Amino acid sequence: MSDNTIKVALIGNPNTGKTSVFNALTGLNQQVGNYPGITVERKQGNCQLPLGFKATVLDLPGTYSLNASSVDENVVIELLMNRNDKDFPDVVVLVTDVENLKRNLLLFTQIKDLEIPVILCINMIDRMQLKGITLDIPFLEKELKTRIAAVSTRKKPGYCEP
Ligand SMILES: Nc1nc2c(ncn2[C@@H]2O[C@H](COP(=O)(O)OP(=O)(O)O)[C@@H](O)[C@H]2O)c(=O)[nH]1
Ligand SMILES: [Mg+2]
Repeated sequence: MSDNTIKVALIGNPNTGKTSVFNALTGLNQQVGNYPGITVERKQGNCQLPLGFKATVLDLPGTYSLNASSVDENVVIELLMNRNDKDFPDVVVLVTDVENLKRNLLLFTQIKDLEIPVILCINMIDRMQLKGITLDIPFLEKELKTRIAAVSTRKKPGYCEP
């Protein structure tokens, strides 16, 4: 962390809502480009936090695991394996959709094994009722030894638990 700015990386399986979370956090405060030499899109943005803190937020391509099997996954792996990378995150926000929580926990565990601080963002909680899903957040926080934000980027106010 430097200058009261923390580096946040959004990581998760494809279609869990990483870009939606990124847009909600950074608004129009975004720079979009490409990773050198490949066509994978690189999105970075800024976000004001309470108490004078700021965050730079990196929206990473979708990945199922840290076992490289695609160009997208390689981008994520190269970043997380290199603590000298200027974008190496102070904290990873693992974005999962509520329906595929179990599948996303593989990635969560792999990132935890690298001893990188990681919190869980369970997105799409607007779909819980329809799908008959219930969540015991305090239990999950205890089991996974992390903090959890259960959110919906689609139905914003009132769905975001602290
Ligand atoms: N129902 C619901 N759909 C969502 C939510 N957030 C994102 N989506 C949808 O999920 C799809 C994937 O979202 P996106 O942000 O592109 O996911 P990414 O691939 O992880 O970056 C899109 O169709 C979004 O509109 C949410 O909170 N609720
Ligand atoms: Mg995306």
